[in-house]
Amino acid sequence: MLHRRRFLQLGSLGLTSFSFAGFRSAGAARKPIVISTWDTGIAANAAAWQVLRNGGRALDAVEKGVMVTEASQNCCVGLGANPDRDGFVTLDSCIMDEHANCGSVAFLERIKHPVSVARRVMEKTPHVMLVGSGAQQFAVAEGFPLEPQVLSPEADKAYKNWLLKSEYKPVINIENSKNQTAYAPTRFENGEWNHDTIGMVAMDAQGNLSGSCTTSGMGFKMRGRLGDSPIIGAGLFVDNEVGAATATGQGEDVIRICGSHLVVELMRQGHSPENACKKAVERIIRIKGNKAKDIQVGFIAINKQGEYGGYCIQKGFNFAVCYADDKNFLVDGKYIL
Ligand code: SD4
Repeated sequence: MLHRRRFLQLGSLGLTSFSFAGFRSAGAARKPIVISTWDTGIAANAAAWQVLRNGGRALDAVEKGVMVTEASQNCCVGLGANPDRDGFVTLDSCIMDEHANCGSVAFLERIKHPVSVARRVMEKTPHVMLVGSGAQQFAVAEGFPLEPQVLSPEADKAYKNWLLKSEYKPVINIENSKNQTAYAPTRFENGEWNHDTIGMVAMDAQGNLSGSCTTSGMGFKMRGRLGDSPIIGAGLFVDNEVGAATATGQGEDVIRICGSHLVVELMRQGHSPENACKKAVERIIRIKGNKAKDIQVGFIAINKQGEYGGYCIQKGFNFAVCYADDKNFLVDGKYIL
């Protein structure tokens, strides 16, 4: 490992953190740029890009971007998602801007766009986080419509199927075990896997960073369970001096290492986005030991230079990268196991 002192010495010799082996980034420097988790990130990036290409703020881009996924019927992120084990869809989301302003909602029911409620928490209250009925009450007071409490036809089917065994065995987003039946946090529809979460980080033309993360959490989770996604520092972290990171996968294990904050701090020490994500994944694997093979966690990150990268525990994770009208593409996450 390259120690910070050595890194600073190299810096004083005029070598930047990105000019030597091990610290070189996988993604070349771009600005503006937006990246987001999973294949659903392509449509989300396209919406975010409309903001960025017109000189808009990264904060607006990351809100507009993930709203597409929250509204999609073919995705497990919003109200169409799998319910908890009592049959209710509960949503978690957070957002963070270049001034370290942040807002979050969790255990929110019947609201279509939790990310926008999180932004209102950030902008209109002295707080960072609102949960449950209080978050819903705030949303309604802010003019967000209360949607009907019904499951989408796909979620209803998946829930009834899950109820047959009601087996509580959280395994999240392990794409290469498509035959898993006991506990299916993602749905297999039209030949595509859907995901419970989208995390997005962006840098605008002014060089400012922001991020958002929004999820229905683990399908068939215990009522009241929260993962990493609404937790600043775990599911999302932005430091406008350094970079921004977001996470997906088994939230409990992201929380354990303050995952997104860790990735940003590793970038602060000079690691490229990809290497910082890799080191965070390695830390989870170290903690989990043998059990790491049973879970998936993926991180993605951008730094202040507009370089990007991602890493995950095991094969199957991908993320979407967009930095031009005709450059919005999927990258397979490198993996360790
Ligand atoms: C959670 N991290 O609630 C989320 C789940 C996820 O794709 O990322 N699903 O733990």
